[in-house]
Amino acid sequence: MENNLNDIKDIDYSLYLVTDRKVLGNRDLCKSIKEAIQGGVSLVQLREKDLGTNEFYKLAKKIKKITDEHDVPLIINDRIDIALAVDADGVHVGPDDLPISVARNILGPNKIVGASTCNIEEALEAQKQGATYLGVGAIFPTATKSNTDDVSIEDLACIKKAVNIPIVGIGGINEKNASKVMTAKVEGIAVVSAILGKSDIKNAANQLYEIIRSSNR
Ligand code: TZP
Ligand code: MG
Repeated sequence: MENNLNDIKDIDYSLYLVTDRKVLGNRDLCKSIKEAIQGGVSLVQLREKDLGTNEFYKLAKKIKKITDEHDVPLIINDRIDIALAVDADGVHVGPDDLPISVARNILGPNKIVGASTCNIEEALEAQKQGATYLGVGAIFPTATKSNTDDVSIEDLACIKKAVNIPIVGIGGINEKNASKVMTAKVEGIAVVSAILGKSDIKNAANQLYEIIRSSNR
């Protein structure tokens, strides 16, 4: 099935899977993404920091086929060129990447440009520059990314109130604390290890999916 995504306003941010092959050990990324989608993942970001351009491109092409088959949008971390090359649904950029406004100009109005922010000032600036959504964190300690800033649930709720674009919390979110994150009235949670680090990936995703569904969004 082709990805019928025709309006970036319709994206379901509720359970956002961010990839990291290191968390998977020797398990296959494509198979793991399929299982995660079967469990309820609504959006996938390919975030693989250690791949050269050609390898990243080939992997992105393979993942795009899977996300298209399941009608789930695909976001590429950092690399606007790769996002364009595989016709992904968008990119996710942080402070070390091309500016949000530049990403928006390159990709045009119909692609997703996600941005990492950790306070109200950055969030408002990202929104002004044309971000489609914000990833805000780290909400809890995480072993997946180093040098994160701390963002409390209270801060997350304040950022959510300050902007009018969707927000996902990220960083150390798992089945034990996901419902707390949802009290900030955000659109969803973004996770790596709480899905890809579990032995039963489909079940892990489904547990989080149920927690989000039963939260008062
Ligand atoms: N950005 C902020 S924290 C983080 C990223 C990419 C890593 C989240 O990984 P995990 O395993 O869900 O804590
Ligand atoms: Mg980046």
